[in-house]
Amino acid sequence: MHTGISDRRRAQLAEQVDRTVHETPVFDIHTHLYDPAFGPLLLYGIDDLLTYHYLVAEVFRYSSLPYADFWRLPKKEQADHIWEHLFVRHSPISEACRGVLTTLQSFGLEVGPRELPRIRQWYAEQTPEAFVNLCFETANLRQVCMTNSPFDPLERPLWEKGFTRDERFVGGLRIDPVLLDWPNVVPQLQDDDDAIQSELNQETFDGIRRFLEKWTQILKAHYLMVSLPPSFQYPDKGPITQILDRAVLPHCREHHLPLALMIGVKRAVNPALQLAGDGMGRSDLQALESLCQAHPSNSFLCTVLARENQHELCVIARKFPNLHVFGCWWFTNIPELINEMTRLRLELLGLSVTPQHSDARVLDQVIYKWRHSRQIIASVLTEKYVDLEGTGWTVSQEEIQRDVQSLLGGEFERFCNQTGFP
Ligand code: FIX
Ligand code: ZN
Repeated sequence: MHTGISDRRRAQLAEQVDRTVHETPVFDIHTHLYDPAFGPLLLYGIDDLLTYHYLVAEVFRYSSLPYADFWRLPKKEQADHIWEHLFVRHSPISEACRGVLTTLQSFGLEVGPRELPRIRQWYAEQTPEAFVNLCFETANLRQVCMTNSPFDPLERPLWEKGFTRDERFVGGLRIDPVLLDWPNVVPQLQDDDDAIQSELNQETFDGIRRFLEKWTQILKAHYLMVSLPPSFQYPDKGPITQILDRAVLPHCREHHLPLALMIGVKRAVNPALQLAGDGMGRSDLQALESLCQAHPSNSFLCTVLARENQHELCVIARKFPNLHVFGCWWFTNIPELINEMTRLRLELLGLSVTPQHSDARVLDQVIYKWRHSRQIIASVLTEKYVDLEGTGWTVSQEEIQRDVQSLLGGEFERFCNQTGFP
């Protein structure tokens, strides 16, 4: 009877899995990156890396500069301020700080407290086009899904004008205001369709569906998405339930598109921190269970922000094949929790999950976010194969390759292309 495997086989498995995870290109299914055609909306470079909202939140742990004074500074000076407090005066051990260093190191740059001017100089020599290629190659990315909002005055005009798409950047339709800001959003919706009125009647629902239809087509959206507060309830008597039931979910069904629910964000807990000021809370996932149950022909992607909700999310996915769990979102995107959540998911859901997305807002971040996550995914997967081989089951290189491809985007694509559920 097999009760364990040799150290040699264990090391061989670890090497094979690690290599496969690093060599398999990933489909990054949720980012805030833009097609290069959007010019300055696609952020990259050291000053954008340093002023990432994760680091803005961290700098005020040490700096007593008034918030308003920080926001008045030009971006380069904000970056200097963050570098000084988070990298020079303290060791940069947080995950967001470490990420900047991993990224710089991957470009062959020296990292050290006095290196900032040389780093800036290196970035100044990069051309945008070559830099996009460099990031895709270094992070080993296949494609990224953008977060595209028809309500964003900066991106909307280019979508309406049209441009040649970079096939590596696929569209995702963000619909938060439609669900979360009714009826204030109505005037904006009327720019597209004046049949839409504040009153939630059939004409309005039809108008919302035409709006969704138009933008799904313009973006070639892979899915629709919304971030929801911990207080999200479904069903209830409010506008969210009605708009979901009468417009959003019928639209998703008609076009075989998943609806991605990112649940647990409390917006503007500290508004003075701007984008860095959002917090989180535990959610009542009964809402998700009810949605999956009430709409068996719809498909849902879901990630949740609270650690306390992760186990429950996996159990709901075990009950509902029309639910696909993805990513370690935002505050959970730290090694400790990626490790825990990846184990939890593989143990409860096997390979039918997408363990990670980057949520990158700055292109270069895809490098560290994927390098750090791949390392953890590989170590968890190795352990699972070691356990498997302990039973006498053997795992071939082809099977490792197949499984890794599933985890790095293949399973997501299969889920999206599935047209029916049991
Ligand atoms: O709602 C979202 O898509 C969040 O990911 C963002 O709003 C958040 O600011 C973020 O960047 C988290 O990583
Ligand atoms: Zn996001």
